Amino acid sequence: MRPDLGDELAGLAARARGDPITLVGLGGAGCEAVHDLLRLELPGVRAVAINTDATHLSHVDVEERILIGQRTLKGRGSGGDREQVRAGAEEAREEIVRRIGSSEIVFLLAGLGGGTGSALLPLLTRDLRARGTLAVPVAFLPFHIELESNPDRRSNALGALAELEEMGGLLLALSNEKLRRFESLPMPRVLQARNAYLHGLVESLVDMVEHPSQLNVDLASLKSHLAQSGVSTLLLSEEHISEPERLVHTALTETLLDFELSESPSALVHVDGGSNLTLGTVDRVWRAMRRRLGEPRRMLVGTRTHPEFRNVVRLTAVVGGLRPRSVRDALVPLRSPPA
Ligand SMILES: Nc1nc2c(ncn2[C@@H]2O[C@H](COP(=O)(O)OP(=O)(O)OP(=O)(O)O)[C@@H](O)[C@H]2O)c(=O)[nH]1
Ligand SMILES: [Mg+2]
Repeated sequence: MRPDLGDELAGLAARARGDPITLVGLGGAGCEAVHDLLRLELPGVRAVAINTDATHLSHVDVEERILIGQRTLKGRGSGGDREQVRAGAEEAREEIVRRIGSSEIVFLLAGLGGGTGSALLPLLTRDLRARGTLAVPVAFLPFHIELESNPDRRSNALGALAELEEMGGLLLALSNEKLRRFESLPMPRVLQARNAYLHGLVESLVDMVEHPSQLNVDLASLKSHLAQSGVSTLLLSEEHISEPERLVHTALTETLLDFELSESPSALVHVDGGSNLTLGTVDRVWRAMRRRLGEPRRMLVGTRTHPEFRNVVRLTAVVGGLRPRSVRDALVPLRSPPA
C-alpha cells in the first residue's frame, strides 16, 4: 500500500460522511428541547434554533439562531397561526435549508399544537429530504387536555401529523400523555426525563450509522430501508447481557413514542454489546424481535462490539410499516357539546 493511501482514504471517508449531525429546534418547545439536549453532550453535533418569537429566541443558549417571518409577525411569535408562519417561512426557506442541509442527518424538533413548530416541522422535513438529507422529525404531541380544550391546537397538531405521515420515513412522535408515568415529578424534571430518553435515541441512531459495524448497517442501507418502509419509528433499550429477550420486550413496551404496528412491519435491528457479546446472544435478540413483530416481511440485521459496553447489551431498531394514522389515532376525539 502506498504510504499516503491511508490519509487519502481517511479524507475520502470524511468527505463521504459530510458535515456533522445537526439538531434544529423549531418554535418554543423545539428550541427548549435542543437547548436541553446540548447539555447532555452530543459530540460533533451542531445546533440551530429557529423561531418567530424574538424574545424566546434571545433566551435560548444555542449558537446559531434564526428569526423568521419578521415582516408579518414582527418577531412576536405566531400566536398559534400556522398559516402565517407558513407564509413567513417562504422568504427564509431556501436560506434555512442551505444552512442546515449540509449535514447528512438532521433532527428537527418541535412541540405540535402551536403555530411555529407545527408549520415548520413538515415543511423543512420535506425540503431537506428533497436534497437527500436524512431528516428526522421529532414531534412532541400535546397533552390530551390541551387538545380537548383548544380546537386551534388540535387542528395545528393534526394538520402537521397528517403531513408527516403522508411523507413516510422516520418519525419520532413523543406523546406527552406517556409522560404520565413520571407524574410524581415536577414538570421541569419530567421534561428532562423525556429529553434524556430522546438523547438516547439520537445517540444510538447516529452511533449505528456513523461507525462501521460487523454487518453492514450504514447510512445508505438505513436510507434504502426507510424508502421502502412507509412510516417508521425508532426503538431503543438496554439490558444486562443475560436478558436478550427482555431487551426486545423493554424496547417495545417502555417507550415514550406513540406508534401502532401494522400486520407486516419491516425492521432494521441492530445489537451493540461488549467483547463478551456472543453470536448466540445476538441471534436470540434478532429472533425475539422477529417473533414479536409478527415475522416482518423484511428485516435487516446488524451488530457491533464496543469494549466499554462490558455486560450491557443495547438494541436499536428502526421499525417501519406503521399503521397509517396510528399517531393521529392516539389523539383523543373532541368531546361533543353537552345536549
Ligand atoms: N413550552 C413547551 N411546550 C412543550 C414542550 N413539550 C411539548 N410541548 C408542547 O408544544 C406545544 C407547542 O407549543 P410552542 O412550542 O410554545 O409553540 P410554537 O411552536 O412556538 O408556536 P407559536 O408560539 O404558536 O408560534 C404545546 O402545546 C405543548 O404541548 C416543552 O418542552 N416546552
Ligand atoms: Mg412560540
